Amino acid sequence: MPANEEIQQTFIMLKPDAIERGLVGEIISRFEQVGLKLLRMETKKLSKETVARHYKSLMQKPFFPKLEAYVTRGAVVATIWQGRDAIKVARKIVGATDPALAEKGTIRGDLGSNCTENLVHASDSPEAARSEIANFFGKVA
Ligand code: IDP
Ligand code: MG
Repeated sequence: MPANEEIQQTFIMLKPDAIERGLVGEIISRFEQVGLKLLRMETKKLSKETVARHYKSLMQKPFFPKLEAYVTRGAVVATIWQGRDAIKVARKIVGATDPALAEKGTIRGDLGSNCTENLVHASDSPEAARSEIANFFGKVA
């Protein structure tokens, strides 16, 4: 197996707009269709502390208060997926941050509303996946 195709786990969070708009099934289905395997799934209302740890690199950005209000206004669906090259595969089907710039065929390109309300989070590195999984689920056996 090539080194860039190792079996990985990734953290995917369906943000409150996914639940509000009835898009949970559609979004979960897209990850299944690219061959990723669902390991855990839990609906949660996030605390400000969890959000601060999750988005700590963005806390100084001017849009952080809006982002915090968005991801805490309703429940999210926190999930862990496993598969070959899972982190890159998931980021590819999620698409660019701004739905207006995301390619058609991606989740954000097809369904996202705007630069804040873009439906999904996906880990961007193995280190991020490990810390995000620990932040949302604690130590996973
Ligand atoms: P990503 O989710 O594509 O990895 P990040 O830059 O890590 O994008 O930003 C995290 C989240 O913060 C985005 O998904 C989006 O919800 C929000 N966000 C990012 N950039 C902006 C912005 O310029 N304005 C408003 N919200 C933003
Ligand atoms: Mg990010």
